[in-house]
Amino acid sequence: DPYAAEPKRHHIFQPRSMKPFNAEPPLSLLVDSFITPNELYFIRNHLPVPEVNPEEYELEISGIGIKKEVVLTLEELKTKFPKHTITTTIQCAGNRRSEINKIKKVKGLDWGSAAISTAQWSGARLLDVLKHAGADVEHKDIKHIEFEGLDTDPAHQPYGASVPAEKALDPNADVLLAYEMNGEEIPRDHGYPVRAIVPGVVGARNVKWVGRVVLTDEESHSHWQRRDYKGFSSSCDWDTADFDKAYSIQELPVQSAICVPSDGATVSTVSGAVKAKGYAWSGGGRKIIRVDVSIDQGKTWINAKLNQDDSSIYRSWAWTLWEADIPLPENTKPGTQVEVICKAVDSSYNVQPETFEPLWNIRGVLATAWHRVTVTIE
Ligand code: MTE
Ligand code: MO
Repeated sequence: DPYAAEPKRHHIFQPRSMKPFNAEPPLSLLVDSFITPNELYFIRNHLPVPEVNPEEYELEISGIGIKKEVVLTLEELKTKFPKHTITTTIQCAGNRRSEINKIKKVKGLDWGSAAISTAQWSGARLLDVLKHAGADVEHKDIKHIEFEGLDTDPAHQPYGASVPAEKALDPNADVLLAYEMNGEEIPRDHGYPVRAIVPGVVGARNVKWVGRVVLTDEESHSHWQRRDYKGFSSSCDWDTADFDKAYSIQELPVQSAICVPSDGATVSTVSGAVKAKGYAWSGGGRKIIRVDVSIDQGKTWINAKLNQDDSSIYRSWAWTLWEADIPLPENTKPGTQVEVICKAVDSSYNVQPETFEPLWNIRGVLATAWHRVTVTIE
């Protein structure tokens, strides 16, 4: 069994598949803290978790402009380069797929709204490592930076992904080869000992257990770059989807969700108001500038209170947690059902679409319509 040596996981996880292991924490716990504790961080594995001996670990760097492959040990990665720390949110492209599934079943794990988490990652800057390897990062033939994982499928093909060079090599993009997560060694499930961190970019490109970095003129040939993690129109089916033509998902669109109260809960009121909290986040470093909450199908909205870091508006990698006290209409009777809705606005004034119907796609990715929970007033 290739899954015989999997790490232990927290019992509170809600698993979406066991082999490979995929799981999300309960939504209400997700917004208990700005930084997700390592043991509650959502897990998305496509393959068995590799067993990596830190003494034998090697990071290989090759490709355009590098004459001879450069190899770094874990010790060298930790000592040769300045240690850089950033706080970033990682979201799976399939987060909230279960809501797309309600329209018409798609192929993929039935994720709720917690396939997203936030951590502080430390490591060497990718740019520093590539320069050390002698790469000419200005070379015009370098179009993509490819990351290869040490996890392999039964045919020995590794997980892999690539990021456009303008992004990966942008000094303001804070791309890391991380070796710490929240001040500790990266747990096995999250990429021990080294993981690519590409802030603002879809989870799939944040390659775990990275063993090789390649400077190349084409995208990674991995299945997950070329035959998955792409968006299509809602009129496209498996026969008409042209994976060669569709763009790979990289930066993600604006997203938000209500985490408390949970859907179906009975809630008490405080001074005639219902308390709600949740998260909001956007890709590409776009900061959340507003979260709107409604209990009348979106006819009127109130502003949620935002809890966010002091990052600049175009280099904002971490999520915003929000809270709102939503006043109920006077004379709201116990037993009344209320639908709470949230939507976020990012620093490019991108907004979430109202409904899922026009977003539906064969893989159920990029599920960002207004989030709704229905509660009963106590
Ligand atoms: N990297 C490797 N090597 N193998 C994987 O299966 N899954 C990707 C990405 N990096 C994956 C990987 C996907 S799809 C996501 S959403 C994130 O890792 C999940 O990261 P996490 O498990 O630390 O939450
Ligand atoms: Mo993912």
